[in-house]
Amino acid sequence: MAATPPVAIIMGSQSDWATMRNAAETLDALGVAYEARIVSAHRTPRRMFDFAANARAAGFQVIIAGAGGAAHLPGMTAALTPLPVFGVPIESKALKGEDSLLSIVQMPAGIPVGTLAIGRAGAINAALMAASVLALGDPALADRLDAWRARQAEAVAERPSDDA
Ligand code: RP5
Repeated sequence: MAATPPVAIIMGSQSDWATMRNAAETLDALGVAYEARIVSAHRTPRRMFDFAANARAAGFQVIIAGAGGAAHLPGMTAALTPLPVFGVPIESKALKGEDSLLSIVQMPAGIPVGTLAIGRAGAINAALMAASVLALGDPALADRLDAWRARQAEAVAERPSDDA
């Protein structure tokens, strides 16, 4: 059986993948292994419970959880596991993700969710946060993170272009 990767990317729906794949692609670029799963707090609550309650024993180290609307998945997952959970608010159609953001960010003291920005930026930054946590104990990954940032800086032009 394949070893459990350090990162789990979970999301409430297939429709979240368009956003959450940005987290996956960022982890790919950093050479961090992950598993992506659909785990809905509302439609598949038993799947959510089983995943979150067993995540640490399964070998995961960090969880990235994306959800939209009444976005309970990150908070419920955090309630069931001591692993760090980073929440990504999905941009919902009706309220542009403000509902998702407020559902995820206002956790009661004692059960933290590290909440990122709405949408693509949040998904990318959740992956970077996950990698930063893992890099604390992985110098090679810390080097890859440094290189990723250096490439990002090099890609920023000094002056704006009319053609860009
Ligand atoms: C949430 O409901 C999901 O995280 C998703 O963002 C939202 C809408 O889901 P679908 O109706 O597109 O499956 O649980």
